Amino acid sequence: MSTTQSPAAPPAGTQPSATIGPDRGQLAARHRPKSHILRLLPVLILVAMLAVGCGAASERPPQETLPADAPIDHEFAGVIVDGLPEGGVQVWEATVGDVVSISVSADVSEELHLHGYDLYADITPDEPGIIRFTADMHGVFEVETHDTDTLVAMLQVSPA
Ligand SMILES: [Cu+2]
Repeated sequence: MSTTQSPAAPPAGTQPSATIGPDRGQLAARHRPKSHILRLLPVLILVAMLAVGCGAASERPPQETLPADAPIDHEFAGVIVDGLPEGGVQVWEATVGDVVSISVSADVSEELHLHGYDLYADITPDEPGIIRFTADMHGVFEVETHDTDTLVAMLQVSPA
């Protein structure tokens, strides 16, 4: 019965190592794409974190400034009371090329953040946070605050 042994389990020492070679090669080929993704994973996570851009105050990028008399195409306003957006989360719409002003007031001091564009403004109970910018990329962007983690609005910027 020993003559019906399958080729997959050859008697030890009778097979040249060459038969192992292709198997190893196949294994390596099969595993290569996976390890490639695993190697890229930290980079992908980093890119995703940058895209979300919920950075700490100390990592604030320089703010885009518009001339005080720049014509505003859209003026959006939100109010936060007790950590909730008054009237619920709003949807604000603009088009690429529009000059947008976002003003959010709150009953506490807060940090306002426009995701994607990654623009910030400070809110105090006395002064709303105001972000003014030219909408130069399309997409849907969260307008939120960091201290109470309140989603104020989704800004939808359509392609021109
Ligand atoms: Cu944020």
